[in-house]
Amino acid sequence: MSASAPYPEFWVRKMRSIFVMFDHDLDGVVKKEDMVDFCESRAKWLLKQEQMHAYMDLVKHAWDYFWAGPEKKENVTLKDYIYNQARTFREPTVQEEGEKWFHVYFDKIADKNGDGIVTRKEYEEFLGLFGVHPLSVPPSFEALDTDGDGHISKEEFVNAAVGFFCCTADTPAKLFWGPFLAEISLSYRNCK
Ligand SMILES: [Ca+2]
Ligand SMILES: [Ca+2]
Repeated sequence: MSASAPYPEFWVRKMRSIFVMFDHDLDGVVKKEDMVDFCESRAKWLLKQEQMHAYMDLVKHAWDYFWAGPEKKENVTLKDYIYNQARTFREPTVQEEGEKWFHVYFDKIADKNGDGIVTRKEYEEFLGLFGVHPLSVPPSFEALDTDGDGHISKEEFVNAAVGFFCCTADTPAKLFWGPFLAEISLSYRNCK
């Protein structure tokens, strides 16, 4: 993809759906504290005490690396976010960084009891961290459990996560973060 080419529409919709998860007042800007405070307040309810430190490190790293980006933006607009996420097509290390991040995320957070698999309950709690209602979780769980054995392996988890951010086509990986918020994201169409 050349720098001047428009980003693929479906991929942009996916990025928008993440952005709106954190832009709670819908003003088109996400600040570090919007994201970090929201994650922390949810995590206090859903994570074990000993997971909190690792979780907040991951959240802050995600902010610095994937949101604020090399320019270390403090107020991230949708346009900034899309530009920073599109580094995944320009710089191979960005995709590797994402993969690494989700491996750690699986080990320390999503697989709560550390048995190497994510059960329905664990995945529900993982999506609960982002405000997804448990009733909305099953379609995502089915989409991620690609071999249909009733749980999500680390490979299935990381593949779906990477697919969400790096795949431009409409694949089941779009459900990684819960229901795909097509309607809400479409209302952001004109957002700069
Ligand atoms: Ca587990
Ligand atoms: Ca599976």
